[in-house]
Amino acid sequence: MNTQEYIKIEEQYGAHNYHPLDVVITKAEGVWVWDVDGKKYLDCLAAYSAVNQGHCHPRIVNVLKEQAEKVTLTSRAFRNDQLPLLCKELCELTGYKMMLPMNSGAEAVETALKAARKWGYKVKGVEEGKAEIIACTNNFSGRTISIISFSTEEQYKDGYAPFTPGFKVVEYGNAEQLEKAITPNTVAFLVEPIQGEGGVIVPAEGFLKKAYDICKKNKVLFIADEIQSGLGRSGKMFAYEYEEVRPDVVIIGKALSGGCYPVSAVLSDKEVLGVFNPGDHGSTFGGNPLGAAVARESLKVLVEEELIEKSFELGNYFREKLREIKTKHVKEIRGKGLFIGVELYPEAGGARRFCEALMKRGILCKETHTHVIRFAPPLVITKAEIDWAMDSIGEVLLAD
Ligand code: IF1
Repeated sequence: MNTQEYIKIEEQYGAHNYHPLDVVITKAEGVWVWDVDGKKYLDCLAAYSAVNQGHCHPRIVNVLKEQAEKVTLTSRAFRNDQLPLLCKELCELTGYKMMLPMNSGAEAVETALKAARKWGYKVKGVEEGKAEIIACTNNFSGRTISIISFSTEEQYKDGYAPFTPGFKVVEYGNAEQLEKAITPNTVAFLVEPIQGEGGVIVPAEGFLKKAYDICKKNKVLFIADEIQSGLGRSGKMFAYEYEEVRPDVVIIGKALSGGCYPVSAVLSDKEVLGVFNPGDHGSTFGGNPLGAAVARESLKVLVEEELIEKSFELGNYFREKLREIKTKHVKEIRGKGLFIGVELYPEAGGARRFCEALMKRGILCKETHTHVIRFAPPLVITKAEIDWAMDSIGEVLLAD
């Protein structure tokens, strides 16, 4: 079958909850993907930063295969020989003392929200049922009803009321607003150190530190959602490291498994994760040996192939080359590491048409918030591949 035939079938039988580019991918390796018509593309989205290690990384795929022939799922009613090693290795790598494994990013965010509320009641002494959590405008932390309850994107909320109470929203980057929003019932502040879906928004230098200090002063947990910005994407292990902060809770997912299996986790210390007693929280697949084995190898690849350092250096190079393109369409080029957003002026007519033009030239990327082209290739990209892509990116941005 060819591209159109696959699309026809998906359009008929699949719910239309996405508007994907019309490319039907059948093979992927490193930064490259191939469609069913044999066309090759440079992937500049990396599945929203889930394949930082590159598509089908051989080391990760091999572990996936080997573990799949040993044991895939025990449930947490029993123990397995991969989870304890992931817990230890992840904590040693990140400097946190405990972790709680989940599957999707949203599940890990929900876990962090539950931990924050329970910590509020059991440790901070907030009156039962009164816990408040503060989030930011233009947040994106998943699609569950509680998480979209604090979304500021109307489409993500439309038709899903009634919403979960106990959330407030302050302007991203505005520490003064955060301070004013805190009450004795505030238990946590949830923030993406760099907002992905919001359009690769990097907060003003010093915001994270100011917010962190305000949280410390008011005994409010500082929770960093690093599901997209973390694990090397920003040029550091975590984007929060660009400032002098150590979040009380860090949420990770996506590249934790190199895109080979859904694995997410909440990182913290005993004071927070210690609030969970047996039976308080869980999930069928959370902490399964297949995901744990894959996550262990994904972390090893990230470190041993120095992908974090590469993201930092090549991200600077990518942005430097973008700035050399003297186009009337670009309002701002922003980001850290290989987490790059190119904001276009409204007169450019929206980023989608540029993504479609790039697709025709063999480059896959995704628009966000209408006017932003997001460039976030796997961290294994080379300088030569960036140079190859830059020729086409220049042509597209210099056209009318
Ligand atoms: C979709 C967006 C990106 C995330 C952050 C938690 C989650 C995500 C910072 C939830 C997930 C994905 C979800 C996917 C598209 C993509 C996305 F456009 F939706 F917003 F990356 F920017 N925190 N982001 O980015 O993790 O439950 O999906 O594993 O829902 O369309 P998840």
